[in-house]
Amino acid sequence: TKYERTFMMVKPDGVQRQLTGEIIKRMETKGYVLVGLKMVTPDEKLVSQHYDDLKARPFYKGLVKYMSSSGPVVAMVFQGKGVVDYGRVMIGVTDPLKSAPGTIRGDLSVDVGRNTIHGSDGTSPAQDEIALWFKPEEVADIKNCASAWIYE
Ligand code: YYY
Ligand code: MG
Repeated sequence: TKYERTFMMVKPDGVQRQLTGEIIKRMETKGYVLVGLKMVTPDEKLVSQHYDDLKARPFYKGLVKYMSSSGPVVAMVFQGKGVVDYGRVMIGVTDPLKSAPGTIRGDLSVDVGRNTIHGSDGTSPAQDEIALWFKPEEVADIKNCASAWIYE
């Protein structure tokens, strides 16, 4: 449905490189609606929970350390038809050097540990991540006026 939602996050490198506006612009001009937005400096507990599914991976410790000790991130909720899967297409694959040009990571990043943006990998993780980062009242109930011109 057009009210499908995903969680995205500009990582510390993206915030420092002032790519937040560029990233929001790409999602908005596609037709997706920003319904949640905040700058957060996540602690180790929040980052560990967010990346819980990766805790057996060799890069997990460094990932948690980087994400929780590098300053703020920008947490976002986007809404629209296919936003979870197509949002991942717009982001590109995990390794920016394997991401196609035209994708966020393909255009804006080089190293895997500085790949600029997170996006939920599936509708169930999206719901969990939105609930982890946002209180229900922090996600807006927006019925965008342009939707009649985006959806047939
Ligand atoms: O969903 P995505 O961000 O594309 O990749 P994940 O496999 O969920 O890994 C999360 C995060 O971990 C990735 O964005 C960068 C980091 N990472 C890493 O530093 N080294 C790897 N070999 C794989 C992932
Ligand atoms: Mg992932």
